[in-house]
Amino acid sequence: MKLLEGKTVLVTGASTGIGRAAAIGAAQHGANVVINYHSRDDDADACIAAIEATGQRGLAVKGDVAEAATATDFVAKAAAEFGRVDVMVSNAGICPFHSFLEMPAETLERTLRVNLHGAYYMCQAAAKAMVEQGDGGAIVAVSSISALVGGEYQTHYTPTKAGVHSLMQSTAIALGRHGIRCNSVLPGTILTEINKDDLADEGKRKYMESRVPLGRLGQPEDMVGPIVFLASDMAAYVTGAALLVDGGMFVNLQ
Ligand code: NAD
Ligand code: RM4
Repeated sequence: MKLLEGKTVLVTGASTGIGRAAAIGAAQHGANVVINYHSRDDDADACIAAIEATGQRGLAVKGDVAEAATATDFVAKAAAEFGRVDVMVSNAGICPFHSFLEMPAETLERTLRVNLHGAYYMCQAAAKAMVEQGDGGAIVAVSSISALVGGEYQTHYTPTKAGVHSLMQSTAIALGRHGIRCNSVLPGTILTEINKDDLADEGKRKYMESRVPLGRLGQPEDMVGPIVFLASDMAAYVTGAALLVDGGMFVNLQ
């Protein structure tokens, strides 16, 4: 069953990892997909090729989500190419692991700007287009298990993920009257570039694995079903919700 037939889906930070998987997954579910990416043209081209291999259409738009103008440009190009904007998956993010006491101000500020300001601008730009269209839409933000729990080397990052989670709660209220649903997914630990160096430490990786009741860390593809579901009409009465996708890591106290 195809859940996103005829829809235009926008995904930020989609040249790698969870965003890439979500973009290709949306195409497999019948959507035309517009991806935002930051710098790697080859990876963006490969993602578009994978989208087009499903028989759908794809478009890549380069831009830094930390800049408000990137969001308006992204949404305008998507609307110009495909006529409308149905779904925004706000996914782009960074997590430069760093100790708290030595955190450089630039690292803190860049993380806030990319992860939180970026999500805000993208969701706002998409919502404006959806309100103008007048027939609703869906926003799915990629928050994190880290919205709910801390990380010693993530003191700059976890507040942004809590912020994104909170953003979906408030926008769900602000946009409900327009039929626009806003939800977040909270991935646990998914093997991607964002944590490649961190998990290169065998001890840490084994520890993280041991915390997951399902017995393994996640793959980007594990995020596709939950994101597609929340983006689709199957979730027509779901808004302001947060879906943990973590193999059970969060609930595993003892
Ligand atoms: P990733 O590094 O593969 O993906 C992040 C993507 O964001 C990259 O493609 C990167 O180029 C893009 N990006 C970074 N800065 C950008 C900018 N300024 N403008 C545009 N794009 C930018 O890692 P991922 O794990 O797929 O991360 C995707 C999202 O998932 C992030 O928001 C991350 O916080 C979240 N997340 C990841 C995990 C995990 O364990 N991997 C867990 C919870 C949440
Ligand atoms: C997630 C979570 C993961 C970490 C990534 C970078 O939100 O904290 O454990 O690997 O971020």
